[in-house]
Amino acid sequence: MHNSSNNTVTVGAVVAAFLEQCGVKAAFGVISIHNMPILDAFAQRGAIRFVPARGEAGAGNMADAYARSTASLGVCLTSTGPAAGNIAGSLVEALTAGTPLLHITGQIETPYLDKGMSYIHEAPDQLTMLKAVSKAAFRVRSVETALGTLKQAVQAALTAPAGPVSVEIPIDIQSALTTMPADLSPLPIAVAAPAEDALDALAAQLARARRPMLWLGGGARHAGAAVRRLQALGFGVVTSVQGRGIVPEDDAGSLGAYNIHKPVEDFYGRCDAMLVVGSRLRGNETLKYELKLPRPLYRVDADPAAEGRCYVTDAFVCGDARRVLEGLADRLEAAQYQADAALLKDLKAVRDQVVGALFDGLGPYAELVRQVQQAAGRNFNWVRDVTVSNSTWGNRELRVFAPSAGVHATGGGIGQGMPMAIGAAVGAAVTDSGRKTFCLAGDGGFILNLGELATLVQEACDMVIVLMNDKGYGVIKNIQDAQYGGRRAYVDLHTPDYTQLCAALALPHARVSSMAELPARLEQATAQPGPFLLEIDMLAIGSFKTTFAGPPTNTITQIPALGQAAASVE
Ligand SMILES: Cc1ncc(C[n+]2csc(CCOP(=O)(O)OP(=O)(O)O)c2C)c(N)n1
Repeated sequence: MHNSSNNTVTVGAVVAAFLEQCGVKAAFGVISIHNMPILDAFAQRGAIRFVPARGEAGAGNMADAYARSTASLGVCLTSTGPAAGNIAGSLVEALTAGTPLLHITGQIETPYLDKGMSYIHEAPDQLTMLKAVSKAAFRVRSVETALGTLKQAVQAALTAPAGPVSVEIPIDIQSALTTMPADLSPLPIAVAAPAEDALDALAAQLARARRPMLWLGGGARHAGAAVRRLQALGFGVVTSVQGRGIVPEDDAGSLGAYNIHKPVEDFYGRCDAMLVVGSRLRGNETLKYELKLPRPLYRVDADPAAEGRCYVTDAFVCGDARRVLEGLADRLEAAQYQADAALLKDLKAVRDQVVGALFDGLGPYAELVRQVQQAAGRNFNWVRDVTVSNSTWGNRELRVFAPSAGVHATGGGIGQGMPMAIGAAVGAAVTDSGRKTFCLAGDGGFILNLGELATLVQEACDMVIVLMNDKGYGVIKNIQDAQYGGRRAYVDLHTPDYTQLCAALALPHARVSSMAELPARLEQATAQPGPFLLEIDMLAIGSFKTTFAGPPTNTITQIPALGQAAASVE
């Protein structure tokens, strides 16, 4: 093959050029001998901002939140072996959330691959590990097929149901010289078209309902305009946590993500149809699938496997959420359908009731929610770790006004919130969205990826971390109290002095020890762009009024003490 000298590049440079064509503006990872040809090309081409995370787990979370908050492809790069293993938990999270994520990992040199020769970073059967935690995983087999494999991987990541896709590129292939391909364009993404007769049938069924509800999940994030058409016909709205912001959360016709509370369940009982769109109906958002949803229950999903999953469905339409909702709106508008106007009045009253009850249960922290919301305004990212504060209020308040504004650890893994917030803040910076990022974390989860605070400062992320510090695993304590006879173990944590830690990191910090201090501290935290850690001293301020002891279910199992267990068995 003849190469004119200025067109001869490494495969690493082809990877970089292709990602640029995919619209990637930032990527995250940890540099290594097994990915340097790609990162060398990133640096020389200068088109993609590369964020050097301090660990692969953090890099994966950053890329995930970048993708969710910018509604575009996230990209992370790792080395092979231990590094690829380090990102596994983050890929599980991206898989749970359905995030379009491309994970590029190195692999050892082709001649030694799969031979068990103790090559540095060798991991036996790494591809099987990656397949287990991703939507798909590929290995690049040759210089000639590298681009094709990458295109296939990006297409797989972006096609609904979207998910993380890993690609192994052996290091000899990354550094091999080749000709820059002429066609670097990404492959088209197929949008699942619903069957017309299925739409006719579903529209006819919906037209019989007087009090219909829409339940929107993350799969409907791009369908906001079609949702508004159905709202205009009188449909009420409720969302999963992943579906937040499809309808702005101050819309009087929406319950927001107040989807599980008792008055809401009672309200469902007064509805006569529910259309679930692009939602997993996750166990922790449905009282382990026992939440009584309205009947008939119709379901729309791009994934045919969603039919009948979690709940028996009365009708199922396979197709892209936007296409299906537009098709239904066309038909119902033509039929001059209008739902019973009393539905939305009832919905609003229920919403006021559950919002009031939630704020009441927060005790002193109700004021925190109000003031942070006020400071955040309407255009912000709201990124949360797994902590009592998120389970109780963060998953529902602050109110968000765009479907890309809310990011949380859907899979329930602690420690991912702060790196996710870095990804969202970098996304806001490279897309000029004007969004400040607010991050909510508990001290127990926070310490898991503490090293990423250095990344945060280095990248000068525009972010306020609200750190709920109770010097322990609060929710686990509550679970031990509720289910383990109050036998508290392994839940008290040696916790850093964040004043000193932040000083060492050059990270601006303030501690709030009483709610009276909050306005001034919040003002300080948001006065200028850049990172800020706002520590909420929960031991000084006090506890919530209502205790949260794990994902809500209808049944709580008591675990007796060892001696008692033996006695009760006899
Ligand atoms: C990766 C991972 N490890 C362990 C757990 C179990 N776990 C769930 S919540 C929690 C405690 C979190 O403590 P903290 O961040 O301080 O929040 P708090 O419960 O005090 O609000 C733990 C250990 C988990 N969910 N994910």
